[in-house]
Amino acid sequence: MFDSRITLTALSLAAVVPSQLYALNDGIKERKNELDKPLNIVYIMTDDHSYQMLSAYDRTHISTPNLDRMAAHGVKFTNSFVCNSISGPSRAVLLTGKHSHANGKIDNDATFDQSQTTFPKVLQSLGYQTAIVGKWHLGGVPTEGFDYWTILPGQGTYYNPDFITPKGIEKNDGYVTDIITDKSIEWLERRDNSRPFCLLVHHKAVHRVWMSDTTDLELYEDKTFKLPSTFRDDYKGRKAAAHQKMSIAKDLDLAYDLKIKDVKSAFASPYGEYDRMNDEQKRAWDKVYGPISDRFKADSLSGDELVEWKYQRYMRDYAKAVKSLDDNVGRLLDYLEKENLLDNTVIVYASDQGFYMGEHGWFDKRFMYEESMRTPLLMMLPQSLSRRGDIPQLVQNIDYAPTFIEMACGKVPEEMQGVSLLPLLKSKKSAVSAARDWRRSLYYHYFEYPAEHSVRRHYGVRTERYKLIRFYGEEPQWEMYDLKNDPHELKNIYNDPRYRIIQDALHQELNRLRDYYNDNTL
Ligand code: SGN
Ligand code: CA
Repeated sequence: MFDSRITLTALSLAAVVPSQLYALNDGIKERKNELDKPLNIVYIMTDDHSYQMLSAYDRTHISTPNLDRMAAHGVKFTNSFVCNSISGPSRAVLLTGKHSHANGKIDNDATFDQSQTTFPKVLQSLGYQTAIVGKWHLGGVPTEGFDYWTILPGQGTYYNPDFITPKGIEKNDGYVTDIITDKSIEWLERRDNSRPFCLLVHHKAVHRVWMSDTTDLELYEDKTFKLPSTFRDDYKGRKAAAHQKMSIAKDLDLAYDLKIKDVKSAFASPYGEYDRMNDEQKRAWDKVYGPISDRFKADSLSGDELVEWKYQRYMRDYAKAVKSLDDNVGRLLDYLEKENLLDNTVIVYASDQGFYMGEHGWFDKRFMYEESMRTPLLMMLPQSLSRRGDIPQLVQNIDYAPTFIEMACGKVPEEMQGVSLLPLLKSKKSAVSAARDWRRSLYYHYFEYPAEHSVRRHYGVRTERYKLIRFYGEEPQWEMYDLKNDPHELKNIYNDPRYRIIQDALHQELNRLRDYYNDNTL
C-alpha cells in the first residue's frame, strides 16, 4: 500500500544523509505479477549454515561445488539477512512472511499459531501440492498447509533419526542428511504430475554438535583452518558482546562438542548421539575420534594452544557435516534434472540464520552483527526467470513467502510484511526498475533472553552502510557501526560527534521501521 507519510520521511532523511540511509518504499507490493505460469518450488533450508562455509560466498575455508552450481545457474543474493537470528522464529518468518513480533513466534519457546496465513496454505489454495521433510521446530506437528509432512522431533538427531509422521513415529537407519534427501525424492516420485508442487527440504545439519556422515569422518583432518582476524576480540565498548556465552575458548565442551572421550563434561549426557549409533557406525566413529582423543590427552595443551586446538576441531567437524549437505544438494539437483524439472522449477537454498566460524571468538548466532544476521540465499532459476549473477539489494527472510506466492501466480496477502523478490529475478530490465524503489534499510529484533548463550535482547536497523542496535534489559546500551570503515564491527561509534547527523537519521529510521512494521513489544 502506498503510504505518503513514509515517502515524506524518506525525503527528509535523504536531504540530510547519504543516499544509502534514506528510507524504504514497499509500494512495489502493489505491482502486477506478470508471471504467466506457476513455477514449482523446491526450498532447501539448512540449519546454522554460514555463508563463510559456502564457497559461492567465501572461498577462505572450504569448497561446496554443488551449492556453487546452484549459484552458477541462477542468482546469489549478496545482501541476504534474517530478522531474528534463531531457528524456530526464522521458520515462522519463512511461513508467514511477517516479523517475529507480528507472527508471535519470538523465540524457540514461544507457541507458533498455525491458524495464521502462511504461504503453503496460499499455495494449496492455488492448486499446489505442498510438502515438508525434516526439521520443523515450531512445536507440535504441521496441522495446516501441508499435504505431506514427515518431520524431526525438536532438533532431531544426526544418526538413525526418528521422524514424526501422521501415522506416528518412524525409525530410520542412517545419516540424517541422506535420509531427508531420500524422503524428499520419494515424495517427488509419487506426487501428482498434473499439478505444480512446493517442497520444503529442511535439514538438521549443520547444527551443533556438528556430526558428519561416517563416509566423511576423515575429511579435513589434515587441514589447518585460518583464524578469523577478530578471533581474539576484547569486546571493548560492547557490553552484550562481552556478556555472551558462546565462546570457543570457554563454552565449547571437550566431550559434548569436541568429541573427546572420557573427560569431564558440563553436560549430563555428553555423548548422547553416540549411544544411538549401531556397531558399524560406532566403529567408524571410534576409528577417527579415538586417536584424536588419545593425542589430545598426550599433548596436555593449555592457553592459546588449547583455544586454537578447539577452533580447529570445531571447524573440521562443521566442514565435514557441510560435505554431506553439499553432496545431497547435488543429488537432489541431479534428480530434478533427470526428471526434466529444471525448466519449470525454482530451487532455493538458504539457512535459518548465519553462524560464527570463530569471528569474535564465537560459535552460535543470535546477534545482529554481520555473521549471524546474514544468511546464504541462492536461487537456481529456470529460463523464464532470466536474471543471473549477484543480486546486491537488501533482502530478508520476510520476503520468501511473498516471493513464493508470486512464483505461484498468486496475490500476496496484505498482512505479509515482506516483499516479493520476483522482480529482481525476471530480467536485468525488470531488476533495474525494481531496484530503483527497493528498500534501503532492514529491521531486526532478537528476543531469546535469558537463555542458552546469554545473548541479550536487542533490536535495530541496518542500512547499506550503517547499523544502529539497541540492547535492552540488563545493562542497556546503544551500539552503532560504520560497516564501510569497520566491517568487523569492532568499534562502537555511538555518540561519536563525527557521526552525529548519521546517528540522528538512524534513530529516525529505526523509529519509522518500528512504526511501519508495528512492533509495539517494548
Ligand atoms: C540448542 C543448542 C544451542 C543452540 C540452540 C538453538 N544446544 O539448544 O547451542 O543455540 O539449540 O539453535 S545443544 O546443546 O542442544 O546443541 S537453533 O538453531 O535451533 O535455534
Ligand atoms: Ca539454526
